[in-house]
Amino acid sequence: MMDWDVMLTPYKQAVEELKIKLKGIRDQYQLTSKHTPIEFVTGRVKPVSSILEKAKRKNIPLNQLEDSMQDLAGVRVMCQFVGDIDTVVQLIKARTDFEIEEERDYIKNKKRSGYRSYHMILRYPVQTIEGEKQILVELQVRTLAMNFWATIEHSLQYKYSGKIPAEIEQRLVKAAEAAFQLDEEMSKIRGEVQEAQKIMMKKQEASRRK
Ligand code: 0O2
Repeated sequence: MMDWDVMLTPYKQAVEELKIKLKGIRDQYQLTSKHTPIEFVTGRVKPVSSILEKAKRKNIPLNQLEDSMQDLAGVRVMCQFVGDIDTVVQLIKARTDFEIEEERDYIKNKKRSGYRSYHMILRYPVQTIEGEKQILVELQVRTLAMNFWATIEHSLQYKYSGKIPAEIEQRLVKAAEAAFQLDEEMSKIRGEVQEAQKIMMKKQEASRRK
């Protein structure tokens, strides 16, 4: 018999530690009054019922879960703008407290469902009473719009037990496109506002010197 509590405790630890570290980045940006690339952070350990369902679907023997199921621990970072995702990825790559095992760019290569996000599999060391244990953690980085779409699509998948009717599926693909257009438009608006602010500042500076 698998003792899930014992097996999942280090995963819970890894999720909690990473949430604190990522929120720390956000707090540091907020102190500098620079735009923070991190809007908010969430995390979870996969519920046992989902682990069992995924293991069955992917033919993963239960004694190989820790190596074969890379999202037992999951942390999600939400950003305001698409450009912030790259900033977060660079910040993650610059860190020395874990290794990056794998990267999947579902923004450049969106999934057939329309899903977009940047995924990184981290190899994160957790200190346990038996010594150090390396834990795989799936880090998903996405915009608020990508998260809005993924959250609703995920709950529909659940509602339809993974068999969403074709017509709804197509509408969801379209809705994902609309969410991406919204992301692009918001980035453009932000760029134009920043540009206008720069011109205003220059004008004010020039009139002050007169
Ligand atoms: P949860 O905890 O319910 O979110 P697979 O899981 O088979 O799709 P794989 O190879 O395990 O694929 O990893 P992948 O696709 O890199 O990442 C899986 C996770 O990404 C999913 O976790 C979702 O969180 C998210 N994801 C991937 N594709 C989609 C999608 O089409 N729609 C939504 N809403 N989310 C997606 P789980 O397993 O669903 O677990």
